[in-house]
Amino acid sequence: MAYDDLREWLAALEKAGEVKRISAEVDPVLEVAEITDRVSKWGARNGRGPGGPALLFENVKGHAGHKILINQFGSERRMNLALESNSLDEIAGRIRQMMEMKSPQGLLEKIKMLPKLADLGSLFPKRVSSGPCKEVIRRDSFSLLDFPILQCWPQDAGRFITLPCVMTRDPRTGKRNIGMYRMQVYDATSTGMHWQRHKNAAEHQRERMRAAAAGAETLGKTASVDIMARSGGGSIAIQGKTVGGKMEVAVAIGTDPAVTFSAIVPAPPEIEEYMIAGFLRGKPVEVVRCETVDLEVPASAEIVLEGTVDIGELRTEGPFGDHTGFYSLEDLYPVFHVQCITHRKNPIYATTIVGKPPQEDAWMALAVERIFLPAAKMTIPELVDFHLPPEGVAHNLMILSIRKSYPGQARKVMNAIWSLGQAMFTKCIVVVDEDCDVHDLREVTLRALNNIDPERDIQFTLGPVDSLDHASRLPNFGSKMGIDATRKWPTEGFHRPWPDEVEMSAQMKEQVARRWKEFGLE
Ligand SMILES: Cc1cc2nc3c(=O)[nH]c(=O)nc-3n(C[C@H](O)[C@H](O)[C@H](O)COP(=O)(O)O)c2cc1C
Ligand SMILES: [Mn+2]
Repeated sequence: MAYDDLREWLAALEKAGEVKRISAEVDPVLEVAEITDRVSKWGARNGRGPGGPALLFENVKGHAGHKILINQFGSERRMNLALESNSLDEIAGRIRQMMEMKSPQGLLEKIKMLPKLADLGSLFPKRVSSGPCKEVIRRDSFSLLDFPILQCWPQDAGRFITLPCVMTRDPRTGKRNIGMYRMQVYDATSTGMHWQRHKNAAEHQRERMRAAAAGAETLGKTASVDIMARSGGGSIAIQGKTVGGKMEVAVAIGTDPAVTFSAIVPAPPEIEEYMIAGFLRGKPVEVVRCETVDLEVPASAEIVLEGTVDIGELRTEGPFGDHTGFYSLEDLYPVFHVQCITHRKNPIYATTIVGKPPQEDAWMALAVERIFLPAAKMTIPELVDFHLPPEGVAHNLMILSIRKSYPGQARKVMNAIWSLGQAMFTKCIVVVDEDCDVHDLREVTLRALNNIDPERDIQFTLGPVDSLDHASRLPNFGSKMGIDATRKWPTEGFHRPWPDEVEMSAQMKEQVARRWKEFGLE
């Protein structure tokens, strides 16, 4: 029973007692962010707390008639509700089953396969002729400033759209991508487009740049292009030739939770997010053609922005208080020119804030972590479990437990992570043996620090780093480190005896448990 739109999802949140309506007037500049930050951190202990409720602000200063929904994913319970599962591991289980699918042997196996085939049937989005997102169509007179877009932090460069599903098309394959990339509002009709250079939409842009410059002699051959390479005046030049041309972009704001979530999933470019959303919700996503661009958007989206990015244009974006807990500073990014807005009547503006963890995105990241485990195990078979604590802000810290079978294996696993999609950004990897619970940070700290001789067990490497890393030697390029905290073997040159961990005998634990009341300690 998938949610067909944001409103069905909101109704489910109300029914579950997971949303609080706020009728007092609030200012979209800083005030909504301060309220939401406090609520996100309710009960936060050891990183993630239970997280406070989702918030529906019904009375936004300067935006009569507009509502803001925020913190919709901000707890483990809501993340499960959003993806309609009892636990995130249950979803991981469904994915594992699908990946393990082999040709069935007997009738019973064939019957068992039916639900999995149904899962596959729901993958492909369904084209419909119209939908609620077309209730109001505005081509000539519209303004982004009408929407209750937040300024989140004092040093932010302005208002930012923070929960947009940005759709682009790969010019080579025609495949659609959805990515969540924040958008700084410059004026009534233009915004920044913060797709970092490693992301799929940036590659779509680069493909167009290569094509635009293809006539220019050597480019077709080398085609090494950095879309945000500075070249005086904010324009982009490839081998001295300024490139131009438009790239169509559509942005959906306020979609059903599976679509919104799919936009942050670090899936390989071959997989369309619409298929991920369809799989998660067990029902195809209904999509409708845009009015002015050759793209499709979820038919039930609250707000759709249509327009273009000029592939040769860059503009200063930021600063923006980011999910690292620091501001991401000014930098040059592409510009989105809006040419048409369609929306539902009385649209609900869905948004989020990022800042010091834990906040809403910590729960989205937890879901990504759980859901990706089966896929990561396909590439790294010795992987038992992994965890990215919220304070590691996704790219700074990953803890992995492995079943070690040969010398040097922890380092092999580090290298695998550093070459696995967006996990390439991981600044610090900690590898422990399989009997260590990676979610128990106390246990990890104890093991990781006891088990290493730092000079011997730390592996450094160089490569791409997250665009948000403000400490790396260069933007987007720097060093990373892996800590091999597994037990060291003689075959790894360790010839000292390795001690056992301190633990009481099972017999004595049982005896004390049995007699516990006698001691009057509780
Ligand atoms: C709330 C939120 C905001 C995000 N903002 C950005 C952003 O501004 N730029 C960016 O490149 N990635 C951002 N991300 C991460 C991307 O959405 C994520 O890397 C996603 O996998 C990108 O999609 P793609 O792989 O199709 O490019 C954000 C994620 C979340 C949860
Ligand atoms: Mn993608």
